[in-house]
Amino acid sequence: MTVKVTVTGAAGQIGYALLFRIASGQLLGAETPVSLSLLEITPALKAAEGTAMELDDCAFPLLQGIEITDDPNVAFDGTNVALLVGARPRTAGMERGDLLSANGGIFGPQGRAINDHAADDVRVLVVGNPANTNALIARSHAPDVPADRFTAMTRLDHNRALSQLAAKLQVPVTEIRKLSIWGNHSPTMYPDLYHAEVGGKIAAEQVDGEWLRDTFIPTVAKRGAAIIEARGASSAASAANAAIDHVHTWVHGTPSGDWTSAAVVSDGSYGVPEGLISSFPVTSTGGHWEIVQGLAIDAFSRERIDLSVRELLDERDAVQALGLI
Ligand code: NAX
Repeated sequence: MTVKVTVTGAAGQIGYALLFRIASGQLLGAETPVSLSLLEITPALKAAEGTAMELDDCAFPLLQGIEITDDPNVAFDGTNVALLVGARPRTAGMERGDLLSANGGIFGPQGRAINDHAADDVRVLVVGNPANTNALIARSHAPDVPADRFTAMTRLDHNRALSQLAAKLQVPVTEIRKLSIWGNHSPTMYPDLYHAEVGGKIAAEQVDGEWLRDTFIPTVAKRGAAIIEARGASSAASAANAAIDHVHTWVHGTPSGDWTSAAVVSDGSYGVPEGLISSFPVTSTGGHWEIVQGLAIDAFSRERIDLSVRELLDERDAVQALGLI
């Protein structure tokens, strides 16, 4: 059966890096035909049409159709996978309240459209920043969709942490297991090496504490800014890659003996207030995320997790005060 995948912000740079990989089968597998729905704002429809022409020119065997629209009700009609990439970026002089309001104006109606029109098995990944809070807004407008279908992306932070650790220990990334990103997708997120294993041994015990605190954590946290500085544009292909990884893992599962990171609706685990969309170590089985339970959290990790969760609470309170959720 053909799976409908909706990509918002389809004419943007992440959209451009993402669509071809979805159409080639990397999102859902080489056996699954896909149809694409490209949602854009009206002025960007022409650019989306250009991307669609290029998709046509690839003659992807799995690609069954492409729809381009500026109407969320059309874009999400019958959709099975919704990748919410388009968002309102922060511009000079913009206050946080303005940013949250502008994004509320995008993610509220999109959540409502998903609620009213998406397929029963819809899975939603929010990439557009502030991703966790945008996901919270979308979710609150979709009361008929099970809450656990709304997720936000911290897989790019996860992959960045994997790569930094592998380089430090001079091991292939495949040697690393059980890395976790906790909290918000923002510079406060916490990449946890106290449960990560390299060659079966705890990663934090194989690096010195100073490197972990003063190099590793800030490098992962500020990687987005470093990319902008070097490339003159924000992460695009790596963000698209992480979105592919997130959905692929969600659908196909995590390997046994390992987990990954995703921002999912908290059930209160690890003291993260219920209902917040926060990153956790997660496994995926049978198409459902589960938060890894029973991890001992040391004082250093506790402090870092609490800091990031406090930021999420502040964002939630702000969108609540603005009437966006
Ligand atoms: P671009 O500015 O290149 O593209 C965004 C696109 O979204 C534009 O084409 C715009 O027309 C469209 N858009 C805006 N409002 C829309 C709406 N209401 N409906 C449909 N489309 C709409 O940004 P890009 O580099 O592609 O980044 C997209 C988002 O990803 C940004 O919010 C960015 O901050 C976020 N990121 C999130 C990451 C994560 O790890 N969660 C990492 C990468 C990236 O920074």
